[in-house]
Amino acid sequence: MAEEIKEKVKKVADPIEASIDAATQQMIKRAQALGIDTVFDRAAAMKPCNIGTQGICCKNCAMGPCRLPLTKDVDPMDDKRKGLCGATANTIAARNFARMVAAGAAAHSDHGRCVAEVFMSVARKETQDYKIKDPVKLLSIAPHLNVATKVEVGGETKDRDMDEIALEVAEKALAEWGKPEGELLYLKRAPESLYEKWKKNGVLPRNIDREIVEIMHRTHMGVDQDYKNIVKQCTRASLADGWGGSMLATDLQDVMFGTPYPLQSEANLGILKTDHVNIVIHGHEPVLSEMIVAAVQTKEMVDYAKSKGAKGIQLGGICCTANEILQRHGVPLCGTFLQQELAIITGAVDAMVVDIQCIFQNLANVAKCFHTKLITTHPIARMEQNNVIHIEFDEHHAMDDAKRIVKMAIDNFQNRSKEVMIPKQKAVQIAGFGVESIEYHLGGTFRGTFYTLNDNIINGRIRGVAGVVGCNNARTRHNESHITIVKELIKNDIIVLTTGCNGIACAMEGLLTPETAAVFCGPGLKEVCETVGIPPVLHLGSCVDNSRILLAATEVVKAGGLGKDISDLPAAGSAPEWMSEKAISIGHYFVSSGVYTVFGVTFPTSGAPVFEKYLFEDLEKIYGGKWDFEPDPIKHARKMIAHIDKKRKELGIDKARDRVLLDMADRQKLEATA
Ligand code: NFS
Repeated sequence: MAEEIKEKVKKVADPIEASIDAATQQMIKRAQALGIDTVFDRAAAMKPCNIGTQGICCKNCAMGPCRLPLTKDVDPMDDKRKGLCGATANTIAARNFARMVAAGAAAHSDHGRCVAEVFMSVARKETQDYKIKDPVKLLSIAPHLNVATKVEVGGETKDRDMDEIALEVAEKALAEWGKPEGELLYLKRAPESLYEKWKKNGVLPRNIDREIVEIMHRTHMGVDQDYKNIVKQCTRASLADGWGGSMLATDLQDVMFGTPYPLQSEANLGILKTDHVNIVIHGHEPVLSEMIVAAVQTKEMVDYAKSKGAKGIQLGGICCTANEILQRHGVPLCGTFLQQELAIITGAVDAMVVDIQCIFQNLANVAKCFHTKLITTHPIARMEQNNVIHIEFDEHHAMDDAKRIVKMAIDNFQNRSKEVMIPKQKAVQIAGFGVESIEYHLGGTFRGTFYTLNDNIINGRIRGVAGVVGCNNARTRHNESHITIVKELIKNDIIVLTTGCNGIACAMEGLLTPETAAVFCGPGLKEVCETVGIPPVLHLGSCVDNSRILLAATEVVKAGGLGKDISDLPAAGSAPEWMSEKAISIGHYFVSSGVYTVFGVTFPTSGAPVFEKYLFEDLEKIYGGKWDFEPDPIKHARKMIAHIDKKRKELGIDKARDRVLLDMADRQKLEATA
């Protein structure tokens, strides 16, 4: 037995099996040659718990953990499994699922709260380092928060003072986290029939914090014991994320840092440069990274870097903070979630600056093997290892903090200890899409509208819309499902909206360029992309920016011709390689907003078939959306396509698609009989 364990621990990943990306494979090999373990090796050495992955281990009290394995003799229709208190497998799986929603919604929404607090400092003019960069966006969100943008003066209607609007928007926004009564104000941005569905089912979130707290209460030992009632609270909390915390984060970030518009950049580890000071920013909140982007462009910092022998400063990003600074400034993406250790293993990273979420604690151990300074910056996310430097970031002296960090990286440039090995792979990408830019691209400045998109969906050139989002997961081959699913969708004329690590994966694969259309798309989507000049995969930003997908879907409903609700649209959602609790919250608010949503890799309720059936089938009757699980990427994409076709049929536009596919002979025949 001891021998067997030793054998298992010694096991390392096969780089080719671990990732489809050549740069990643090269760096895994390098790490193994240097004797440094990475997440890929740890995944090979340690198997996940079979009961935990099925969601049927309850550790919510000290009489447990109670483990309820789904053995062959369990009849799902007569399931007698129970824990010490009598909790059934359905209750246990529902509680665990709900706690994932709570953690995910908390992560997004707490990020949103920090952004709202910085916005309040801006509105109160307590900081000089941040400003309102996009007053048009401020004016567009104000009415949704019941903030007037006009005033009556002496019987005349005038524009209200911008500072006053900003202050009231800041107050109203911050109140959304903890107001004592009412409901979230942004819910009314949803299509009316969806809002009415939520109201009828009693799931309108009251305030963001309360819905998360209530999940923790309901899932405490001995409280909610009806999985359907627990799911109801999952719906409230996840809507408070998607249509609350995340949407406010996106909007206020746009107001302060600028609304993204398409721009060109690059992606993958090959963006690092041997002769430059390399700073990698990793995490989620763009508050600090915005300032670092500004700091590295100052003459003072550039001159300082040159004085230390570097040709300049190269910034790169990992995870969603990368997506934020990519979307607004074109800062290149260094890699996805699973490449964070590998960036340091190049030996070229002079500083890695992290804030919150998706940060491996093992980064500190990897950094120890190189000269890389690992800098934590957020008071709620510190690391115990003694080589980690903590520089707490404060919006009141943001530029000073950012310069201190950049200077530390520059000072470290000459300390590169090991040979630098930067993979050559990098791909060009066009990113920076959002509701506003899609509207502009499809309609032009004077007639910005989603009508053109609807028209092309109705006439069948575009078969449907897919939101493909989410993480990497070391339990499956890095990026393989992401890329296979997206390619299968665009091949079938389905336009893809992407965020998070799927966006990074697509960028690395070169799918975010208009030229991609000619190579990978079906004829209809190819024609639209070539006419309008857009990629078939539109990068909408970070995971909090999934709120942009909700609003884009709402705009499509408003533009007309495709039903009255998001659930009527020929659309589907997917998270092919998810791993984070945030993904479960996102998935659930998409489902509750009417979207058929498929997850890959694993699903955390498989040990409780009755509860799982409720998520996979019954929810559709309530909200029009439902969950599904499919680990095989081609089957996964086909399920989405089948759903899109079903919706086309329900809308009566499946025939229109047939017409598009007619060849010349068929057309002539038609004309002859007409
Ligand atoms: Ni989303 Fe962003 Fe990536 Fe997953 Fe992590 S970075 S917020 S959680 S791993 S997509």
